[in-house]
Amino acid sequence: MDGPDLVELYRNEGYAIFQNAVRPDTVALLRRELEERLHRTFEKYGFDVPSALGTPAFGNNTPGRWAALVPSRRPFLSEEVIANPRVIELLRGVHGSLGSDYERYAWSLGLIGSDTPVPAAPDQFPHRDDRRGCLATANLLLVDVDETMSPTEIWPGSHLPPGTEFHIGEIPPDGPGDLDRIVAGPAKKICAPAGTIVIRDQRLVHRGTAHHGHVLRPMMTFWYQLAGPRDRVPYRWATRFANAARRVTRGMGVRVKETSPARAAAFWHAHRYGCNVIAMSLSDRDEQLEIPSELWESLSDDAKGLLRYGCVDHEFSDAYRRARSLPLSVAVMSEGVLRVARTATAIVLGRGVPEP
Ligand SMILES: O=C(O)CCC(=O)C(=O)O
Repeated sequence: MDGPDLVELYRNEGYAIFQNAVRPDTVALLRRELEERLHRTFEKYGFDVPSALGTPAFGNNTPGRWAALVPSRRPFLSEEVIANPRVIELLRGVHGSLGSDYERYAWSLGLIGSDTPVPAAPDQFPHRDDRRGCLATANLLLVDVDETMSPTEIWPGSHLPPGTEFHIGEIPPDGPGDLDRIVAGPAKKICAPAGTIVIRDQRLVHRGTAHHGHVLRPMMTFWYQLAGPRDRVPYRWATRFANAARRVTRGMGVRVKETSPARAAAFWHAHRYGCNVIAMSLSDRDEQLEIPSELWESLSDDAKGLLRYGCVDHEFSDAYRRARSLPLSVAVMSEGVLRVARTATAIVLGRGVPEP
């Protein structure tokens, strides 16, 4: 399928798949480095690895699933990974198809992370990542994924209400029974070899499926966002506060009894909060993950454009300075206080899983 057909598929069905998008040696290196990092995380939280693998309740996303950002260095931030030519071509095509109202918009890369279910992880609930259509999630498979290896399942065409023309505005909330109706329709499990990139509209209904395999299923995750001149980001002091609140919430999870649902809930709160703040910031490359200048200098203009809201060697970017907003910063901090308070209350009262 060529460029224009892929843009049509993406607009109509909400996804596109690129096999052999990344070289096998890069994929092997990414897999090795990511798995080493995950094993260190399991150790940090006190899960001895064999039992963590057999205990799917542990996850910092949904049960048995680990979401983790990756450091600002190669191989994670290499060109073919973050600014893959086939992904860029599709994103440009989608942007171009929106017409002149979006001339002053450009794609940014908000999150550079990973999603890894452990063996025995159960099915996720079908969900949309976001209701706004300016966002796309790309996943790079780091292992061959067949039916047993927790393939992501999607419901093609579910990114828009029936009969709606493609647009990047927000879709209305799902009414009672809407998701059930979608899920009763035709689904597609994405089984594909390592090195494949799957890109989908964040409104598309999807889920990670149960993991019946015996090894981790690591995949890289990227959020691309079409950001315009009116988009705003929180001040860095607010994201620093958010990172601290996220650590406190996760720490509360670590301290509660292993089998307690409050533990999973605390991890989930920390994860959701982190995701919300990254989405608002248009970049996860803040002081904690800032990009070293030698790496920055080696990147192409496409990659620099995607990372324009990120921090390079302590330097705030012009895009970030122009976009920062006080009300958004206050909103970020209030959300942090609320999530920490809710998690603490639920743990103290032993009430189990607090509202996400
Ligand atoms: O791991 C997967 O296959 C999908 C994960 C996912 O959809 C999520 O965590 O939001």
